[in-house]
Order: sequence, then C-alpha cells, then structure tokens
Amino acid sequence: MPLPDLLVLSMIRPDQMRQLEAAYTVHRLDLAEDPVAFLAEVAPRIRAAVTTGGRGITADEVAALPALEIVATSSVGTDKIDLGACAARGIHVTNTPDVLTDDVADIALGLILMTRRRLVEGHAYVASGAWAQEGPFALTSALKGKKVGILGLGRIGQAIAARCLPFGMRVGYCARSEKPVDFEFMPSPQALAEWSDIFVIATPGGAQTEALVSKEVIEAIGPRGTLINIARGSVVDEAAMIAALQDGRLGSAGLDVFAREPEADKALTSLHNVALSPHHASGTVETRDAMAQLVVDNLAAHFAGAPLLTPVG
Ligand code: 8YV
Repeated sequence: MPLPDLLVLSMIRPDQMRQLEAAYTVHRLDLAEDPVAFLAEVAPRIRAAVTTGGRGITADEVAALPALEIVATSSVGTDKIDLGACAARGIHVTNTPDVLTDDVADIALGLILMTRRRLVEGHAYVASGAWAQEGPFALTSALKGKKVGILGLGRIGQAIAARCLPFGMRVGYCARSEKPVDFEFMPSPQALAEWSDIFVIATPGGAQTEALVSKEVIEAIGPRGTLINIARGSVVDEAAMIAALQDGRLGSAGLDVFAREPEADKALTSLHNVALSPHHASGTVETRDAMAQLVVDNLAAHFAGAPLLTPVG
C-alpha cells in the first residue's frame, strides 16, 4: 500500500518530521528552489498538507491540490489558512489549541512586566553606565491595583486573566458576548480602552478583527496606558499605534506580533517605550513539540478513519 502523499509548506519539530517521513511520502515545498514548478509536479498526488501559523496555505494553493483531504497547522491561529476554500471542498483543517495557552499567557505577563516596570530601559540604563553617571532610575508605576482590559476572552485571554489576579490587578474584558466569569464586561473595544490601564489583545487574527484596535481605541488607552499584543499584528492599526507611541498619546506597548513579520517596522524598533518579542509566545521546546505532535496525531487519525483530535470549525 503506497504511503499517502503529504505536502510540507512549513516544517515542524524534528522528531515529528521524522514521524511524518515514516508514515507518508513527504514533499518539502518549504525547501523547493522553484516552489511553483515543484507544486505543479507533486500537486495531483497530495492528500494532506502541514503548515504553521505564519505560513498557512492560500486559496490558490488549495485549488492547485485536487486530492487534498486535510490541512494540519502547527498553530492555534488559522488566519493564514483560507478556511472558506477548504470548507467548500470538504477539506478538514486542524490546529493546535490548548497546548500553547500557558506559554502565550506567560509572555503576555512578561510583556506587561517589561513595559509597566520599564525593564528594557532599565537594562539599558545599567548596561550603558547611565546609572553610575546619572543616578537612580526613574520610578515606575506598580502593577497592584491596575486595571487590565483583555480584548478576547478565549482560552488564552482567560489564562492571562488568571495570571493577572495574583499580581493584584483587576480584570475587565470585551468579547462578542458576556461570559460566566467574575470580570467586568465592556461592550466595545473603545469602552474597554477607556477603562483599562493595560489593554491586552487576545483575539484571533483575520478579517473579522482587522484593525479592531483603531486610532480612537489607541488614544482611549492613553498617555499613561499600555497596549499588549500577543494575538496578531493585523488586529491593531499599527501606523496609528506607532504615531501615538512617538508623540505620547499612548504610553507604552509590549508586542509579540507585528503587521509585517519578521521585518518589524523600524519606526517601532527605535522607540524607547516598547518591549518587543519575535512572535515567540509559543516558542518553547515543550510547547512546539506538543503542537507538532498534535499535527502528527491529527493526520494519523484522519488516515485511520478516526475522529480528528482538534478540528477547526
Ligand atoms: C506561531 C502562533 O505562529 O499558534 C499560533 O497561532 O501564532 C504561534 O504559535 C507558530 O505558528 C507556531 O508554529
């Protein structure tokens, strides 16, 4: 029995790649010198595809794969996967929720600490010798008693909330609907921004949330406020955020995601009131191994005719 043909658009962890190579005829589009020619050659045989959050799979690529049955992504986000194109053809899509929730929430808290206690500037203050020359570093504001507004209270948003409480912070949220939680509900991103000292974006990416955090919302967070984004760069009007950070209408920002990755806007990277992370919230060995294993296990379930572990939609 020939092994099913599998297309790798973006590689996953080494051990799981070895498992794929043992169970499928693997075609590495991610390594192809001429991806267009490579895809044309293998396309008729491809029954499954593996990708990651940053790569996804386009509608054109889906259309080029007439025998495609399943797309498995090593990410919780599916904004780079054309779900409509997959649904129209009955192509299954699987992602990797839950296994990355804690790591992503940890990075959100890390960015809150880095921005609110100005740890990046403090490091530079010591390293540059300014401490010896200019005296004590400026006082910052405490986390205790501050209001954290979470935009999007899904698994990751709720994990962030759970981490804020032990720091003595109050939690509010905005979501498509009220949830059975003990946090204050705000009906809109604008209302949440007006309420918040720290505004955390934890929504999915994609068309439905594009620029949801607008210039007006950014200004409502305000000169003493902090914006944290561990979701997708597309959720924020990045140009408006940069301008507000530059002229003081927004106090500070902690960002793990950007409008363009990996080339973050130079106007952003030169600011002193930001803490920046290279889209690495799920970037631990343990979590990326668990995500990759979910990819392998979902594919195995599909070809065994068993229920998928983490289907999307
Ligand atoms: C990375 C992520 O994009 O899970 C997501 O949606 O954003 C991250 O985990 C990457 O896809 C992990 O492979």
